[in-house]
Amino acid sequence: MKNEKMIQALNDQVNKEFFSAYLYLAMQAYFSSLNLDGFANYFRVQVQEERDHALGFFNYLTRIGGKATLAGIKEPQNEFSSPQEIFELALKHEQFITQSISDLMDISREIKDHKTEIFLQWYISEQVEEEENMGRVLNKLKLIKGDGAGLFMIDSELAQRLYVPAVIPGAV
Ligand code: OFO
Repeated sequence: MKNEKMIQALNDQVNKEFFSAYLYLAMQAYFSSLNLDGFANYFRVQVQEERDHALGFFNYLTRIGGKATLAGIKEPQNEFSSPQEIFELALKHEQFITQSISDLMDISREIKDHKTEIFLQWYISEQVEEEENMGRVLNKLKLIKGDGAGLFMIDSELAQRLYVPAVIPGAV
């Protein structure tokens, strides 16, 4: 049985995940413009992960017979004042996404949509990692207080991040 409230909320989440990719692409552009290639790599990987998250919701919607309706993606912030500001914004955005996915879980429980509840569990766990990752880099940036050598050390570390395609149960 299809529930229109659930279908609409899943559609909205597709949009939010693509917006996440768009926002992080703007952050990648900022770091590339400063030749901070490790930070740029970090966000390049993040963009790919967000695209996977969006397509996961899209594929799940299709599988349960709910047509995906693609809305416009709003313009992200494009100007930033510092790496620390970027990670503060990114962490805040991930907290917003965590709340959004928790709201989806509440709807699935309210309407006893157990299959969607199980599908959402991967995203709930993923959000722990998403907030943790952004928070860890943010804490390091706070520690170095704008020191150039410290910034380059973090940049080298973030250059190591690799993209691993997400395997989302229920979305393939
Ligand atoms: Fe960053 O987790 Fe999706 O949006």
